[in-house]
Amino acid sequence: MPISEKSSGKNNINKRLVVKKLFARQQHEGFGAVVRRSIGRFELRYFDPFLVLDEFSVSAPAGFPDHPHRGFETVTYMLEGEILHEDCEGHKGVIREGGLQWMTAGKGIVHSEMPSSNSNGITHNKGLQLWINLSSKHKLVEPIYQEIESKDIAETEKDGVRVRIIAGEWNGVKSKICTRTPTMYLDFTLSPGSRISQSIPFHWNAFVYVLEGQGHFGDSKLQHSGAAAHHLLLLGLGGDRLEAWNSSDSGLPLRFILVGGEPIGEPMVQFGPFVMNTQEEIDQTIDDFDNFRNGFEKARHWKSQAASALGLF
Ligand code: FJE
Ligand code: FE
Repeated sequence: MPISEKSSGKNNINKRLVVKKLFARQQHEGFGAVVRRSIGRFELRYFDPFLVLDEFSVSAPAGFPDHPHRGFETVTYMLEGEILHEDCEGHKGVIREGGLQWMTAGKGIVHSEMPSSNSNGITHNKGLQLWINLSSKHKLVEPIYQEIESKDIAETEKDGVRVRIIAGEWNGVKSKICTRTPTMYLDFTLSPGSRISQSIPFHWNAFVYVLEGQGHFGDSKLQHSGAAAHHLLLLGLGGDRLEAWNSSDSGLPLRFILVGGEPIGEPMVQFGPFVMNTQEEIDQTIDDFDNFRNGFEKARHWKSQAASALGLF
């Protein structure tokens, strides 16, 4: 490690501090769906390698009917209820509460993401969807799905801290998910009075998104920020550790995700659900999509059952 990155003799220097705090308001997306978008909105277009973070909520009849993706990954983590997905290659399934779908769209996918028709009585289907960019060498890979049910997500509990390991590893416990862009994704629940000191790779971009409760984040001795649900906290560079603690005075748990990723450091051009390196590649992608080529072949004669059932097409 170069001298300049070492601590200046004090033990506080290696902590990640909160450099930006954003409240994610509700906005309408898709067909009758509501999202709280934090990354990917005007004030925060791109936090390399992260393109979008949506906390979404859908109640049937609503959802995200047939749409394409190219050049990145979508990570859908269900918090409540369930989502049915179908794609033009015939891949279909339900992501249930606590479950995860890590989809590498690569060269192209057309799919729908809708509340499942047998979500009897479940009015709220809630989750998080994170879009992670792919480096130029992975943008046009064949699509890959990794799906994990809730019971198969690694989970540990110690000293009032529950961790679900979505991607990466924690205390020697590894997630099964294989990521193209090196990524850590941890879901923490801290009971009242408990705290963590979590390592984060030094050069990675990292953020916290609060789901429930009230917490403080940063450096307990030097500088820290309080945050409640629906707040995104961007962590600055210059440290390899985050401290967080439950600061609720009403005895409620604090739940948040901590996500970090290695920056790709390449030019990024986004046109809705297409994310490439140059405008020419975006123009090519629109042409491929319009003409059902180079990964979009099967979309020509495909409509999702979920959207057809609603008479959307
Ligand atoms: C999309 C508008 C959209 N956030 N969260 C435009 F709504 C979408 C889209 C989603 C989405 C889907 C789920 Cl399951 C959860 C989401 C946006 O599908 F892709 C574009 N281009
Ligand atoms: Fe999608």
